[in-house]
Amino acid sequence: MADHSEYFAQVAQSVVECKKEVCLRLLEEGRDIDPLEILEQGLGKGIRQIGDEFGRGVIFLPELIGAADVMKAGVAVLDERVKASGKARTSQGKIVIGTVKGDIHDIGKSVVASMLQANGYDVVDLGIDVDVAAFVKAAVEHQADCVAMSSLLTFNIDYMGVVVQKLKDEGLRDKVKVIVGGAPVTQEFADEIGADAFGWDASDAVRKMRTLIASQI
Ligand code: B1M
Repeated sequence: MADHSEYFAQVAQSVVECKKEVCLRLLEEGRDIDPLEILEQGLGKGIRQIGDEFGRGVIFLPELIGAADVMKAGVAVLDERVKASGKARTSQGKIVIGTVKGDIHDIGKSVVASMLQANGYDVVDLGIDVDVAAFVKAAVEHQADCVAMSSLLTFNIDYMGVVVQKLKDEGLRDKVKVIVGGAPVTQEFADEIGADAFGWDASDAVRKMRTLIASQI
């Protein structure tokens, strides 16, 4: 197998240095490389470094925003490639997905949405800062098999429990599965709020979705 480590390091560096044009040129040059590997080992590595530096107070919000902008542009390019690689398909199920109210982190949720789509699911992406009413409305309107929620903020993940509770109150909980994910989310948390599954990353979300939807039928 070819060694792309130098290439991945350059992609990561383009995120860290907020160099969008360099990043997009590199992605163009890397057309033959698995887009998910570029995402994880290139873009993902860069944005994790930035997140770590932000957390330690080494860099500040403008740099975080700049790097996120490069990351988003890169994800959009790779997203097209992932979707194009999805097999011609019969729908595996309908998923309503969003980042929960109070949280505007978009990238991880969009990666999960793309991976689900590439694996044959019909995905309704509600975007970011999605409130409980919007999740419930979309689940009903689209007759969703599953509601998928993302959040990256430790102090905000409890909102996922609010959505689960509302689905119960509306008598929908036995009709729709719930999966949750995002960096601060754990299996224990998922159990605590009564979700059906926790996705560690996008691939894990697809794996768990297969099991969840198989158990619906
Ligand atoms: Co923010 N941010 N941010 N941020 N940001 C974090 C999350 C943080 C850890 C950074 C840090 O301090 N080290 C920190 C949270 C701390 C905490 O809660 N413990 C933080 C903070 C504090 C904030 C603000 C509050 C900063 C401020 O304003 N003072 C603010 C939030 C405002 C709000 O939401 N109300 C804020 C803002 C932003 C930007 C807008 C600048 C930008 C987001 C841009 C965008 O999304 N369009 C941003 C970014 C980029 C980050 C970091 C650096 C990177 C996030 C990311 O995109 N990762 C992040 C640090 C970090 O994560 N290390 C950070 C790449 C992405 C592919 O991974 O999102 O983890 P991730 O998704 C993964 C998995 O988690 C999983 O699969 C995905 C793919 O593998 N997954 C799921 C995600 N959702 C899933 C759902 C599933 C299953 C799996 O099933 C449904």
